[in-house]
Amino acid sequence: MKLAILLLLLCLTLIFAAWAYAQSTESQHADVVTTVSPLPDGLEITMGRTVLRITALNPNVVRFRYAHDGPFRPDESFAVVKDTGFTAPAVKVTDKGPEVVMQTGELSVVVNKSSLAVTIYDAAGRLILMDRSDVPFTFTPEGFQSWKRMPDDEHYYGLGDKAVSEDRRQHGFSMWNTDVPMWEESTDPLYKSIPFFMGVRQGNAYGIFFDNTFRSNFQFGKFNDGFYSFGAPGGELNYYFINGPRPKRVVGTFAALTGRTPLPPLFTLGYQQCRWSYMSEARVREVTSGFRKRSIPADVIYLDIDYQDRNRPFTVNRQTFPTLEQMVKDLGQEGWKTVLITDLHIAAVPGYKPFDEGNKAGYFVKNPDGTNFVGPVWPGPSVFPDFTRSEVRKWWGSLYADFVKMGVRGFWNDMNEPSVFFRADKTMPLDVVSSVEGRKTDQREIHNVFGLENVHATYEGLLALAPDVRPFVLTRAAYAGAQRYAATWTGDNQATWNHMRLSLPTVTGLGVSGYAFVGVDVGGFSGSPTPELLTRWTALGTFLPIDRNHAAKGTRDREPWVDGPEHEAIRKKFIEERYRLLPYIYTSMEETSRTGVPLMRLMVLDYPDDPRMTGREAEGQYMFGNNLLVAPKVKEFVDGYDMLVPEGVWFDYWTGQRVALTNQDNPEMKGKLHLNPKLDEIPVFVRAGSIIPRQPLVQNTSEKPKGPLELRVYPGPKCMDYIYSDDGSSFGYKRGEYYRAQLSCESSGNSVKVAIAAGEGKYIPWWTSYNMVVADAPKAPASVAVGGQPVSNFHYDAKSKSVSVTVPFSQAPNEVVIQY
Ligand code: MIG
Repeated sequence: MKLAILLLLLCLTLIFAAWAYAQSTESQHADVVTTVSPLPDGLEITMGRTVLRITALNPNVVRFRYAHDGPFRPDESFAVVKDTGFTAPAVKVTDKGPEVVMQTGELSVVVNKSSLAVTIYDAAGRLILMDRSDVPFTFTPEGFQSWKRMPDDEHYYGLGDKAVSEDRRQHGFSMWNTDVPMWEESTDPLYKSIPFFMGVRQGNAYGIFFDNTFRSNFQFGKFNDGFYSFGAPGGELNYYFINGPRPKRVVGTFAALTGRTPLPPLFTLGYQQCRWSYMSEARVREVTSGFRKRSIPADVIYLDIDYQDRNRPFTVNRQTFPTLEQMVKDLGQEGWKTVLITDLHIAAVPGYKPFDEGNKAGYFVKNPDGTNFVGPVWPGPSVFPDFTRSEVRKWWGSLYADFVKMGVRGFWNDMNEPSVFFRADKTMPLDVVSSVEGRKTDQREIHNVFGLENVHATYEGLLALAPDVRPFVLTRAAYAGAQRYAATWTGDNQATWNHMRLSLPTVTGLGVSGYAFVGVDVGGFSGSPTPELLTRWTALGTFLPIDRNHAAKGTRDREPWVDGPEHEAIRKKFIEERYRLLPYIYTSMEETSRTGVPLMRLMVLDYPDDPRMTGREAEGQYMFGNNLLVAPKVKEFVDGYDMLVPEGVWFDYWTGQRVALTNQDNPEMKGKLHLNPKLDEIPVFVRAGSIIPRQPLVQNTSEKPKGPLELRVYPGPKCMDYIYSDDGSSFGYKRGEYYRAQLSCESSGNSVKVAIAAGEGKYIPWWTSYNMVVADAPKAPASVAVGGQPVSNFHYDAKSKSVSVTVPFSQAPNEVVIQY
């Protein structure tokens, strides 16, 4: 009898479980709309057990949130900033029977009432995005997924530094920050999670930011080419749709939503030298003086983990670095900035100050039973601060006080995925507890933001210690928004040609994803580069946002001079070029800090109307700022390669000559240029219609350049640039202490006019005159006038076909007119 009852109960339980499971997946079949309720900034629509809330943040930004089987989650985001600068439009909601339509002024969002499928149109009625109509989304006990139609000719960019083609189509990805030494092409996931991508179709672009910190996934037709999808095993189905239609507006709007890259200190744009590790003060001094002795410019020297006592963060090994304070000071006098690594793992040993303090205050993440989670990393058994608590962040920031006082100018936060040794999952268990301002949750939600909150703490800590100094923090792990606090690099790449090639899709991918201040280990981290590879990579480094040479333990030396005089001379030439080009690079970064458009970028951002730029053919080239196109040699065994030449006239950056396209009757070569750069060359081209500022050579950025600021003028259409300068390290620029002047040029018939507008801001730049070099001179000028006065001190160079003239600096507008 008892057994029968038990069996009956068991059967009932099974039936109930099956029923519950069926209910949870049923949403896509349900067809009852219970309510449509307008909200001040959008609408809410309830179908069965699913509620979809759609709100407009800006006419081109619409947010979608889904609650299934319960209320919405608390509206928190680690990524989205408060001051987006958006203005919510007055939306218009119209109930049209089978559909409900929300208009933002720029977009129409149409929701099908029987499926909740969403379709988005622009004001002109052009279809932009469409949910899969039969199954727009699925909710199962394992998680949820949103499904979108994938047009044949749509291409996808972003998701951070995924190591595949720039176009992410046909690939699938996971977002789970992972320490992957020796990652390879297509290794996934990597160190960062930036769940944002841009779709581009026929020159029109939109973006989707899936603001979910769980282990999300993105499928761009890896398994199906009719639909793409994204989803996660937890958290909320919550995403922002961003309209372009220009790709730059998508990228800029995403940066506004999650915070733009702040203007970095000038020295960080100089050459940076690193290695794991320079093992002693003597070795550091040998390397730094090696640069000065050979007059190879450089600004930054890094100390990797071995400067520490037993790998314990915030300590110093006094055997090998007995006078670190003096060393930092001396190096400072020689124009060096010292950057120290300070990982987030704290050795779990009583008597070690960071452990004692944090332990006493209960600052470390916990096991479910309330004890500290302890995992082995470099210092041995370690604990991990709970950076999601502001109190903990504040404490962490205070740990930098001694180093800051010493004059250390930057900090490197590595291993912050967080990496934990000797575990299959390479990180802490999922049930380790974090406490987001008191709300207890676990690593399913927090893992991907651990690095973000780590650098949040470091950045704000540095600001608190030195409020008028722009912090420099370098992070390995990130989530969307980490660009507000730290620069990043692509982790442990390898000393191979293919990894040099991967510098392009990884850095441009980060650029699309809000991350503009980025580098790769020049030379490759693991393994030892051949001399040629290191030379080519050094040339490429000149045209990367961060130019940082780094090497793993056990690999050969990597400083520019290690391969004999021929290679040294070439490397030196390119590092020098970096310094000459700093006014352009700094001005471009300043623009990035205001617009969110990255310095190093996909061709499609500048040339969306050229269909070739969304194809894989465009992947070996990129724009560096508004005016330079770089097409490095990134494949070893090739007899040259072809570059796509965008519309208009282009100049060779190195010679100043117009680029002549040859072989144009060969249809294969139409609009292309064949390149086969020698060891000492990297192809760089300038758009006609640009003005490139360059400065006299310095050995580091604390040296004031001597001589005029060069303005290289390449006449052509849309010639409108500007030059920016400030003190390079404080926040004075926010108080008006900067200099900005608009530059423009105009050519008509046989004359060229170049204008320098009145300077803006209170800062007096270092230059007192300009050396203006105007390219594309058909012949020696008949006359040159500066500020309306004819001058005779101009020079015509027949070989480079350029005219140069000295122009005094003035706060007032000035102009130069050349008559041929
Ligand atoms: O487990 O600090 O990616 O740049 O040199 C390796 C030593 C730890 C990994 C970083 C690398 C750094 C290295 N770190």
